[in-house]
Amino acid sequence: MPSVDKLQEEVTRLLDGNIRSLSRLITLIESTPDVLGLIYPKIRNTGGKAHIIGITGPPGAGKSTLSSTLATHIRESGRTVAILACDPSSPFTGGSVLGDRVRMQSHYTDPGVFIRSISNRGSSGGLSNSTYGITTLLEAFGFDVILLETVGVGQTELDVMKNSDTVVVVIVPESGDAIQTMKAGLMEIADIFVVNKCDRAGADRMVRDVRSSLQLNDDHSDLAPIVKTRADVGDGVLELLLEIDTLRGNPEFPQNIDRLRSAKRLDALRSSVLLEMESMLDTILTKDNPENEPALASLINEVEIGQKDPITAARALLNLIKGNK
Ligand SMILES: Nc1nc2c(ncn2[C@@H]2O[C@H](COP(=O)(O)OP(=O)(O)OP(=O)(O)O)[C@@H](O)[C@H]2O)c(=O)[nH]1
Ligand SMILES: [Mg+2]
Repeated sequence: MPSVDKLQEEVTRLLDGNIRSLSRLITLIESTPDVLGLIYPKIRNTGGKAHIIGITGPPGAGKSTLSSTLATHIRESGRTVAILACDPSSPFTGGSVLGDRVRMQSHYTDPGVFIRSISNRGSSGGLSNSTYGITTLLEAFGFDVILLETVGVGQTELDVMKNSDTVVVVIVPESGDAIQTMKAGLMEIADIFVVNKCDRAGADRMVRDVRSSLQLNDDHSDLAPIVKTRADVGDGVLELLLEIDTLRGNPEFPQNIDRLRSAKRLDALRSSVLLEMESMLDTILTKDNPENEPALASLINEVEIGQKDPITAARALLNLIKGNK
C-alpha cells in the first residue's frame, strides 16, 4: 500500500482528470476496500452527480452487449460513461472477458468511455464494499453515467446492485427464467425489465409473464417498465435508455435523489457491518479459539455437545459480545 502522502497525490491527480491515477486507485480499492477511508475526505464533495445504472441478470443474457450499445447511445447524447463489470465468482472469466473485449472494441479509442472489470479475487472486504468505493472514485473523476454489470443472480450480486440508482434486470425468453429471477429476489430490486434476445421464440410471452408477476407483487400503481431488445443488433436499446433517463428525469427524482443516496450509504454501511460481523463470528466459532473468554468458550462448547439449544445460546452470545466492548 502506498504511503498516505503518495495516496493523497494520486487522488489529486485523479481529480485533475488523470485516467492512470483512476486506474491505480481502482486496483487499490479492489484489493483493499478500507483504503476508501483515506481517500473519501478529499473526494466526498466532488461526486454525487453520476447516474449509476445497475445491469444484472442470468449468465449470457446479453448484459455486456447491452452495456456496450447503451454506452454508444449515452456518448451520442454528449455524456461520458464508465462501465464496471463485477464478477463475484471466478477469476477465470477468460471466455466472456475475451468476448467483451471484442464487443467493447469500438469504445477503446474514445476517452469518454472507461471500461474496467473487477472480481472478488484478492479482496479482503467483499465485492459490494469495493464496488461502493470504486463507483465513488468514478463519480469523483466526473463520469456522467456509470454502468454496473454483475454476472449471475446470487446474494453478492444483489448487494452489488444496491450501489446503483436505477436497476435494469435482463432476462431472455427461455423457460423458467422469469421464475428464477423472482426467486433470486431480482423482481423486487428491478426498476426496469429488459427481455433481451427477442429474436427468439417466446419473447412476447415472457413480457406477459413478467407483467403478471409484477401485478401479483405490486399495488399496480407503479409497475416497472418492460423493454424488449435485441442487443446484438441494437434493437430497442435506445428505447431502453429513454426509459432509464425518464426514471432519472422524473420530476420527483431531483428531490428524491439525496434521499436515495442517503439510503444507499446506509445500505453500504449495513453490508459492510454484516461482513465484519460474519468474519468476527467465524473467528469466535473457530474450534477452541484460545482468545475466547471462558464464558464464551463454555457457551460454544455447550451448544457443540448439545447441552444448550443454539437459539437461546445466540442471544447469550450476543450479550457476551456486547458486554465485552
Ligand atoms: N440471438 C441473440 N443473441 C444475443 C442477443 N444479445 C446478445 N446476444 C449474444 O449472446 C451472447 C452473450 O452475450 P453477453 O453480452 O456476453 O451476455 P452477458 O449477459 O454479458 O454474459 P455474462 O457476462 O457471461 O453473464 C453473445 O454471443 C451475444 O452476441 C440478442 O438479442 N439476440
Ligand atoms: Mg458480461
